[in-house]
Amino acid sequence: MNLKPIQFPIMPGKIDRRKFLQLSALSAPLIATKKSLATDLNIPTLPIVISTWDSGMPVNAAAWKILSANGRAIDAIEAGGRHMEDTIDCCVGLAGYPDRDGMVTLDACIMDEHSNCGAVAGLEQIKHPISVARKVMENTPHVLLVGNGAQQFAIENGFPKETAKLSENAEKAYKDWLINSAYKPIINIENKKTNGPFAPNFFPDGTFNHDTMGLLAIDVKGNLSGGVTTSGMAFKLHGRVGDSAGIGAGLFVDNEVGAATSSGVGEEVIRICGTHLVVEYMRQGNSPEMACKKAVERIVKRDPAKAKTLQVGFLAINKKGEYGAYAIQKGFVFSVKSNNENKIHQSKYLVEVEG
Ligand code: SD4
Repeated sequence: MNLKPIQFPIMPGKIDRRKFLQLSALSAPLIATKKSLATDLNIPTLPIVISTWDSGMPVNAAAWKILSANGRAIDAIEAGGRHMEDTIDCCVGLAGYPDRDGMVTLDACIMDEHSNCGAVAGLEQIKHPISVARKVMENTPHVLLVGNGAQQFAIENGFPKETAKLSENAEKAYKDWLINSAYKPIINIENKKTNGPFAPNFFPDGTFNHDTMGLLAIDVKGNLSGGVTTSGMAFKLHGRVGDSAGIGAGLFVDNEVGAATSSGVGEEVIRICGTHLVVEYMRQGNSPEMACKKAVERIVKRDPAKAKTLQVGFLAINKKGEYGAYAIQKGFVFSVKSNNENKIHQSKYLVEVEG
């Protein structure tokens, strides 16, 4: 059958009844096949939630409960973040690995469709930093609270102060690290000369020292939100804050364009204002994957040799619900949940490292 392209009237009010009936007849099959087309061609549907790493699958499921009930993206983000913070994991929540001095210090941020944002950094003994970040966003004129002040604010807002005891996994990892790094907490003259040791880019088993949870969602109304929660790089200097508490670094949301989040060595992300950059690349018309790739290229170009020793991954989604990721090295994965899919994707990467 030879169908002529449909010319939609510029002024719908002026269409006559005969033309309207012709158009209706032609569009009926299109409407009927919309669902299958979306599934077959992987055309994005809303709502959708995407998150960093394979641990993002249960995080997405927690967020999906809200999104699929026509809830707001910002509520889905908080629910996903809280789910992860309840989990025993190396890199998120109070069960995460501690800093160099044995303290778990948490960073988180959250941002909604109106560019409202809130963040906490270096937060100790509070279970749900993502929710504290949301309270900063909603109940204060500020964006970021740190350390004792963040903890005081959390307690004032009804968050219980938890024990400082490390989880079993974290304690073991920390003790092993103390032996291998030869670091003695508090006083160690030798280490004082150089301020080291610093957070290693890799754990002894060769895996990257990170697994931060970054989460982006679009709700049925088409509104975007995002959140990040982490215990940061394991064995970092006490007081060190990475990208995950930084709006424009670990997370950026622009409801007109899209949103991005990051995982990996936060200092490299901060240096290029990574997620803000990714969103700006999308604003210029790049796909989410291309936008992430260009941001990764910025990091690699600055110091190609150093880039081989570390990992950064960006994850992005645009206003239409198209998503993509890019990393410096192999190994970055992300999880997607929508009506079309529920799965883990491998990210493409820029640098091949031997061995
Ligand atoms: C940081 N970006 O503190 C975080 C670490 C991380 O996956 O785990 N990212 O720098």
